[in-house]
Amino acid sequence: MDQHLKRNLLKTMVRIRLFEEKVEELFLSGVLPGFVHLYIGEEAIASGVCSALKKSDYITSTHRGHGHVLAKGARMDRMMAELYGKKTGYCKGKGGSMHIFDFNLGVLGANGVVGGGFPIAVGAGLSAKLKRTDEVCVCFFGDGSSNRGTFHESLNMAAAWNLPVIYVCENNRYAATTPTHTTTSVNNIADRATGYGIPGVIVDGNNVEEVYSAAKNAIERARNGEGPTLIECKTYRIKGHFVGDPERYRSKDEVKEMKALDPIERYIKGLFDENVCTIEEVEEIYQGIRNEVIIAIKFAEGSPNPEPEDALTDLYVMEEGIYYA
Ligand SMILES: Cc1ncc(C[n+]2csc(CCOP(=O)(O)OP(=O)(O)O)c2C)c(N)n1
Ligand SMILES: [Mg+2]
Repeated sequence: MDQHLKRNLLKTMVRIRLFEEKVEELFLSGVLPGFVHLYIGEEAIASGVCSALKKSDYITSTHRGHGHVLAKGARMDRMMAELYGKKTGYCKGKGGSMHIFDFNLGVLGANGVVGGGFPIAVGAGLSAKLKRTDEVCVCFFGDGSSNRGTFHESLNMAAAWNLPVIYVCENNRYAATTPTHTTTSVNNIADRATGYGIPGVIVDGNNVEEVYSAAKNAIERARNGEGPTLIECKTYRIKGHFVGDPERYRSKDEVKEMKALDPIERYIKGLFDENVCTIEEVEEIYQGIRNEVIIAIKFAEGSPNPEPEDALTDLYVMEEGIYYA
């Protein structure tokens, strides 16, 4: 792997981490409205996978979507503005954290509906196949959502029609407050691939290079018309399910133990050992991104709120005078 790519993998992870650390602070201090799920601890997955994609490829995301969207190239200032509820945000301030999208970047949307990305990913894969482009779609999803019907329907159809979809499971051991093993029929989500006749791969989701390599292989297969792959990334969510979660379902010791596997700290150590980066270069990366975060906040704070009449735009109108969201 070339050194430029290694540095970019680090940069992407740090970009997600620093954005979210600031979002957490702003949310806890009452500046941000809405509801926020943090991706802290899972950054290696979005960074590894999206670094193996082209701009024209698609992703579907989840309620924990900041990392996916940033890694696919979203603008931090428009994301921050969306979280502030401002008109310059990705959804004109009307969607919030769980609905960020950018069709120009192939980001088909974060999604407040758990398991909501599965059918969309099949649609994106089918459109690429019918249009005979070599685009692929990555469907990010959590361990909990793999127990929804949409998961099974989606894998079956993508496999039956040999669609270019890569399923990336972020197994962070919990679905909200529920430990995964108490509600899941298999030890590994990747085992479910067998039921659909597609490859199932397990990777250390806190090792960005391992994630990148697995994603690259699966993406190549999909581009070559060889159909879908299910990649299960074993990881851990360091923060609560949502900002403000009292976290009564897990011990502080468990969190401490898992924090030692922090994907960013581990990667930086590895880069030092391989002489890819110096401490100064890493500090430069952090400083550049801290500046990006400050600029994003200034942009958001200086942006206007949506107008009251904007509440009735961007809706599907089915009958005159009746609006459906
Ligand atoms: C259809 C649906 N059911 C329930 C919820 C409430 N809910 C939000 S997140 C979540 C847990 C999802 O767990 P997982 O898929 O493992 O993702 P993680 O939060 O761990 O990233 C639940 C049950 C929802 N948003 N949508
Ligand atoms: Mg989970």
